[in-house]
Amino acid sequence: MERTLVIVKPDAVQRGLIGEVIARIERTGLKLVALKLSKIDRETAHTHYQEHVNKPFFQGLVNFITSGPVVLAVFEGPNAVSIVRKTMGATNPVDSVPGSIRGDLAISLGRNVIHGSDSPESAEREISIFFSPDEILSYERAIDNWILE
Ligand code: DAT
Ligand code: MG
Repeated sequence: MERTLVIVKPDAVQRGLIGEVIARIERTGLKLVALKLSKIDRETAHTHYQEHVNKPFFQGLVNFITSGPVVLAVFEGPNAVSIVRKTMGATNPVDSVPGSIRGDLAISLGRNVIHGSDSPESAEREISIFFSPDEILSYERAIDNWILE
């Protein structure tokens, strides 16, 4: 079953939006299989955002993601990566549609509330940065027959 990493970014934690962001993803039907409050150190931020290391915004991105507590979550389900990306909305809140997390809750590119993995391969890599295998739970939900066909 596909998994994806979600980070509720420091801006959203400061703004009291943890529950709002997690709830929006939860109610898609994806299963929450790991969750923790954490502070990302600079080395881990570099590893996580390695694809952006040569971008002009990289230092600002690392400064931001390490600036305060974040919530780290793993969601599981069919097409989990795409479902979360759709629920998040476009990277720049100027472009993210109303109804999406960024479209409704953000106005700045560098304060865009949420991270979600961009492919199943990225998700596996990113999840292994933040979670050990024993932190990812396997469990049944009685309602799954009403969510998964
Ligand atoms: P996403 O978070 O939608 O996967 P991304 O991986 O391209 O977007 O970039 C990671 C984060 O970096 C993004 O959430 C906000 C920031 N960012 C991206 N492009 C930027 C830019 N041109 N200027 C400033 N920050 C940017
Ligand atoms: Mg990305």
